[in-house]
Amino acid sequence: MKVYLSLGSNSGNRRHNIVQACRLIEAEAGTIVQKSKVIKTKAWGYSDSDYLNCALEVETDLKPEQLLKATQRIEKQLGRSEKTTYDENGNIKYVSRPIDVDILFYGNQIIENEAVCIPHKLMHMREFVLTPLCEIAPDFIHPVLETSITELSSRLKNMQFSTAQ
Ligand code: PH2
Ligand code: MG
Ligand code: MG
Repeated sequence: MKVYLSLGSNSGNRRHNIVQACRLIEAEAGTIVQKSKVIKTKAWGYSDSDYLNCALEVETDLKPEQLLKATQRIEKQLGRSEKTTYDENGNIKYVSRPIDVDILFYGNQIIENEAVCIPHKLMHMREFVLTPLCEIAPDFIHPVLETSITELSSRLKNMQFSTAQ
């Protein structure tokens, strides 16, 4: 199955963390078919150190739940320890992390259960996801929004432009 992953790091040796994550993905999840450039981005949704982000296309034999377990194992191996926490309003509280590996797409399947939510719910709101993804999968159609990555990326840019006016 063709899957797309987003990698992010904003603590420790960020470039090294991304390289190591790619090694572990190849060892434990599947074959990396395409890798975008690594870009530096401002922390989105909270104030923190800048991130390095990139996107991968991976060919995997794992089922979605197994793939999620593999990505979580890889995050742990690279020193990620914190659990997701929420503030008093129930909003997710982001913290700095040596590596974050998110599953964006699992083929064009739509999977929502207690364990997995694919496509990633917020990806179309995040330039740090769409910009690298657009480089490796410009014509891929988001199975829920039924829109290409190129179109999602330009919509997001226009939205940011109009809210900045
Ligand atoms: N990940 C987050 C929250 N904010 N900002 C950037 N720039 N890059 C990320 O990967 C990122 C973020 C939650 O996973
Ligand atoms: Mg994330
Ligand atoms: Mg994550």
